[in-house]
Formats: sequence, structure tokens, C-alpha cells
Amino acid sequence: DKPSPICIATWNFHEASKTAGELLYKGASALDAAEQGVRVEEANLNNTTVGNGGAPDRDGNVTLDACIMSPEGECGSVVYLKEIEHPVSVARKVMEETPHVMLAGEGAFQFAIQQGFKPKNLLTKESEEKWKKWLEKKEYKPIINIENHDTIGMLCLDEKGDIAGACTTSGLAYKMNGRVGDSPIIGSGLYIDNEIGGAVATGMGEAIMKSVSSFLIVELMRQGKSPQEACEIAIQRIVKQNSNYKDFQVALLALGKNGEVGSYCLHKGFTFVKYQDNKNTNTPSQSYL
Ligand code: SD4
Repeated sequence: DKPSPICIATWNFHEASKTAGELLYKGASALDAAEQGVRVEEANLNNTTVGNGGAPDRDGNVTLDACIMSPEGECGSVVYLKEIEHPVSVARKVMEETPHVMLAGEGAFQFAIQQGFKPKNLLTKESEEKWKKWLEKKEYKPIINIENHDTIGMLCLDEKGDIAGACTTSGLAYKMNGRVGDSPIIGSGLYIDNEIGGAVATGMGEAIMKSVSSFLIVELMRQGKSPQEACEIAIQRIVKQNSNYKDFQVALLALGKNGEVGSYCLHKGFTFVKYQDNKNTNTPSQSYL
């Protein structure tokens, strides 16, 4: 028996999960649904961790990271992309139109322009004012679940039972110029294996990259762990690797091939959205601390 289509996404992005979920129930592919779903947050000016309106780095540059992965195991990614509102769609073009997986910076921007994307200033007045305020003290101490917590990672399972996913972010607010996090790194911020399931991550990218969390979760599921068990083991790995684990948040979300969902995080406060059978719900995740 095939599970009914399902979309899950990090945090409380119910508009994004609704958009993707409704598409899935109209027969859209998991890949199209995931791309369209996360685009909602890329365009949302109130979301200061994704796309347009994203917080800048400490030098005032808004630089975006995103990736997408298909049921066929194809993937595309862009890192340090400036002035393009929908990096996930550029990532999809990298996947479909180039022999490469990842394009960075100026090259990614040039490619986007060639593909017909229009450049745009993504630094809003509000983000600019907050950044200028930050410059007064220049204290780099991201606040758990308050700053840096709106990256969207999404996993979709379609009518055919195929799984795809996408992840998009402006990264950590006031990061160093040039910094790239986990979100566009295949295996860290996102991983899909259509025979097994998929996983996405959000939170402190440095910790996620060190243990390649999304790939780890999918491999644990391959070995028979449930999505929930796999997320818990991946968080335990982060605890073991980082003596300062109490100082940052990491949250992980997984979807099995049978539609089973798992989620686990370091600190309380992470929730995820799920759209299935016309219901769009927001659920608090269990946490390690
Ligand atoms: C990063 N993982 O760039 C991202 C940040 C994030 O919600 O998830 N924010 O490290």
C-alpha cells in the first residue's frame, strides 16, 4: 500500500507546506512541490533567514545558499549567491541544465542571469537597520531559536510514492563574508534516497556539516532504524562531537518511504509542519535537552 502524499517542512512554515501539499494532491511531482513550497519562504520578507529579506553577513552582503534533490538522486546547489530571490530554482537549473552539482558566488549569479533570473536588491530596510545596530557591538553570539532559525528544509512524497526535497537559507545572520553553511551541502542540509527516504536539517550549520547529518539519517534508516530513531542518533552524534552543544540549536527532520515522519532537536522550541490529507499541522519536536 502506498502512503498518501505528504509534505513536511522545518519550523512553522504552514503557507509553504500548504502550497506544496496542495500541489501534491493535484498530482504534482515531489520535486515540483518541494521547489514551489520553499519558494514561498524565499519570497516572504518577514522571514529574515531565507531569500528576499534575509539577514546579511557582517559586511552587509545578503548571500543565499540552497539545494534540491530529486527521486532519481540528481541534485543541484548554489552557494554564496547574491541578488537572486529564488536560489532553489537556480539550484534546480544547475541540476537540470549543467554537468555540475554546485555553483558558487559570481559564477552562480552569471548562470542565473543566463537562465533568465532577474537581479534584485534583497537587503530590506529592516534587515539593514538591524545589521547596523549589530555593528555597534559586533557580538557574534547567535541566540538559540530566536536568531537564525528560519531556514526552510522540505521533504515531499508524491502520489507515485517518490520522494524529493529542497533546502534554502540566507545562512547565519552576521556570519563572516564567504561563510557557507550546511543548507546547500548535499548530505548535510538535505539528502534523499528514493528507496529509503529523506532528511533535512536546520540550525548551526557548522555542527551539521561536521557529522553530515542528513546523509547519516538516511543511512541509519537504510539499516532499519525508524525516521525518529535515526534523527535521535544523529543528534547524539552532534552532542558527542561538540562540547559546546548547549550553546546552539540543531533540528533534524526525516521522512521514510512509507510516509513515516521523525524529528529531533537539541533544544526545545523546534516545530515542524506537515501537510497530509487536507490537514496542515504544526508539531513540536522532541528534544535532547
Ligand atoms: C546555516 N543551517 O546556514 C543554516 C542556518 C539555519 O535556520 O538553519 N537557520 O547554518
